Amino acid sequence: MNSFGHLLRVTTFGESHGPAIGCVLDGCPPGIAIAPEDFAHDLARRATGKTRHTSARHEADEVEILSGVYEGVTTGTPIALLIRNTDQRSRDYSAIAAQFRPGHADYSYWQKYGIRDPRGGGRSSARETTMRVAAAVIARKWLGQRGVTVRGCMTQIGDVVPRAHDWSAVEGNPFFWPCAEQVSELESYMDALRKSGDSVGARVLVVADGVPPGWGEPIYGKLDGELAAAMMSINAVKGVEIGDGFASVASRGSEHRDVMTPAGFLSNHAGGILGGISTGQQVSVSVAFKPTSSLRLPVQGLDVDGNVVDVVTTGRHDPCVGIRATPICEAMLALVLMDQALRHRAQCGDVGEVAPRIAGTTSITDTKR
Ligand code: EPS
Repeated sequence: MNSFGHLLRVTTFGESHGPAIGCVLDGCPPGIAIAPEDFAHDLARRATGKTRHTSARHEADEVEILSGVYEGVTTGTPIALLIRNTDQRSRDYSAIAAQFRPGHADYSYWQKYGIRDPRGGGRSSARETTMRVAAAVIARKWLGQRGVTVRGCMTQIGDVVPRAHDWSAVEGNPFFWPCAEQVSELESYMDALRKSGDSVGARVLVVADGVPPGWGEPIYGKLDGELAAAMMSINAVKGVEIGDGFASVASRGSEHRDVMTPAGFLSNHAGGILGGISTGQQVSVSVAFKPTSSLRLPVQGLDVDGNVVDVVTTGRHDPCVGIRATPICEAMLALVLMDQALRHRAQCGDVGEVAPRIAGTTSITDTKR
């Protein structure tokens, strides 16, 4: 499947070294103002080639709006967005075209289809995530008009964790790191890693504020279930946590329950979701990225005929794909939330809010895990 979402349905297409990548956003309500230049900011946050810590591929990532927008506003018809690829260097992949990089989707794509586009990883490339971020620019606008905002940061790279959590630091460094005083350490860490030829994993936290109670569908359309699926669909993701996530295993029910008082919830261990439905608290999702598998460090592996070969990947690879992942996780959070909002409106639009809303805690100390 190359589509996700129900009432807001996103389909992406294209390969990393093909002529273009694109998406179709179907089910988007009419009347949202959108122009090609609106995409630039978020696409630049995700793009390669901006700092020495990510892949050196330089893509302009200019969005062409092919349909669904008339005189600057969405019309309710499918919105098709296209970005032309301009900086493919396919010769980097000729030596490994018939080999499997250990830890890469090369092997599973080959087993599934019996054919694959090896140039830049083809469809399995992180290039595909560009279109999720583009689609989410529209979702974020729609959510913003309803008081819902989405933001994210990196909360671990390798074994390094932030010493402080300051949202205002996040956009001021190439790592989306919430502790400004650690940035130079991270620069040195990444420089040493890049020189070693190895890669490292990362953890990204994304949160949504202003989500009203009621979004999410029991049983099979749970908000947390769909968020987990959405995050897991991002390249290199190996883990997703909602709220306290796996730390919940070691906690007691008496600690984990988020007590309600007339002044508001006292904590947010549940990550803003109970029974698959938003509570009105901050929705928090933590995402684990594995280390990039495309390494110039040689390793013994197999080719498509089963011969043992030395696999060496040349080219412009990210030593930590998680460094560019914050905008991608934000995008998936926004797209899932908008879809769930439309679904809630469709089923329960007449009901309105039935109970008084309990103020949510939004403190990062409740949700930073
Ligand atoms: C990627 C490998 C590199 C990255 C690419 C993701 O591709 P290439 O070898 O063609 O330079 O540059 O990321 C992007 C192009 C992007 O826009 O995110 C991979 O193997 O996933």
